[in-house]
Amino acid sequence: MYNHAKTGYQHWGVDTEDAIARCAAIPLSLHCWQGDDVTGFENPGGALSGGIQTTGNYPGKARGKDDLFKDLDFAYSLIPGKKRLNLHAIYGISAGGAAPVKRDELDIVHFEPWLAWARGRGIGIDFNPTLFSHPLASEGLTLSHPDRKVRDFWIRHVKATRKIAAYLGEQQGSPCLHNIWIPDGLKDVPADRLGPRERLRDSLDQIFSVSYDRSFIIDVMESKVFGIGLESYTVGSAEFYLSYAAKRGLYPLLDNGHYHPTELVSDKISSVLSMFDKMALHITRPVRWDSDHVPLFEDEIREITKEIIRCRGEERVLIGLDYFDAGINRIAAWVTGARNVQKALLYALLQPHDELKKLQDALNFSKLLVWQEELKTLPFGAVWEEYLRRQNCPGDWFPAVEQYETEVLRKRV
Ligand code: RNT
Ligand code: ZN
Repeated sequence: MYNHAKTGYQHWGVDTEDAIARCAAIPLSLHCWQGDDVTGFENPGGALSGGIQTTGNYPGKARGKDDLFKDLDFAYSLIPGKKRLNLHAIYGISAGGAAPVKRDELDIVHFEPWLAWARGRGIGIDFNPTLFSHPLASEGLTLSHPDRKVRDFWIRHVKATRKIAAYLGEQQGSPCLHNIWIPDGLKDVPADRLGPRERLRDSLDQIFSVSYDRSFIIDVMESKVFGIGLESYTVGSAEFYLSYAAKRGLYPLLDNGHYHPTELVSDKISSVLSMFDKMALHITRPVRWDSDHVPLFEDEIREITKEIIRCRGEERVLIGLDYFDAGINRIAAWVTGARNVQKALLYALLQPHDELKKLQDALNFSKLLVWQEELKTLPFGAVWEEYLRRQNCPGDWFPAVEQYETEVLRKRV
């Protein structure tokens, strides 16, 4: 079937061997937080807050570091391609099970176990400060809070996480993506929109007054349109961070759940790449709003990956996953979303982009439309199967997850 597919694609000028090799080299940063519904290790019973929410109570949530390491290993074994790990600061590990460290006192030592785990597997780590699920974030305001003491606490936290990220990047020999996302916003109509944004700008200026070697850390900031309970105003909007990043020589992160429903991230990538040498993505699936459902193999995901490939962005667009479904088997959620993004990357690599661009530039829109439609039914499945085979990844993987659920997940209480 693969050989048949290979010939079929050749007819359209596409080399399936080249696509398979390139797909295997594109790093995908897997979010650790799907494993425990964004709980972290600070307070196992703690509730998620900050305008984001998980719903569902499927059995088998990771109860701590041992469960999470085990689940990650299992999930990674079912996902093809080059993987990284995206960690949040609330997953710090205190020595000998000591009490969790305050967020503004987090240090390198609390992430050494993660570094050891990742090193043994050839995985690079990306990192995020956690500015939610905390008493000092309970009003939905952190780096833009009117109280200087609250802002100072969070500035110290992000300074600490950047130091950790730079250390991780240095140790692992590949830059650590450090992404700042804050929930800051208001539920109801603001009386002052500028004040909080000026305070956020000032907090960021203090944070970025410390510089690190850019081969160790890549600094990005993630914008948003609204949060749950923070519907009327978001301090860190798209325009705010894009301007800030451009002005300070930093980078934006675009989460495809953070825009109005008819605004598409696939259309934004080329705009950002024409001004920045790099950018980052959070791939998720919004359903009506930023709902963080498991990504599917659907049009917009394919359009995003096609843009990455067309813009020769394989090394410029840093791809991370961001979704959290507590209503289904969490391993199945992780693996389905990650495999779908891999699938979409392979699909995008199997398009004759140069030919299609030529048709566009020749204003041959009839042929362009016909080709784009005919390409959709080429035997993609056979190339995907072959890619999985070469990656030692099962095609039919769900039975292993069902077995893991019975033997491991259902025994957790
Ligand atoms: C929230 C942002 C953010 C978080 C993670 C947990 O809307 O998308 O990326 O999902 O930091
Ligand atoms: Zn996100």
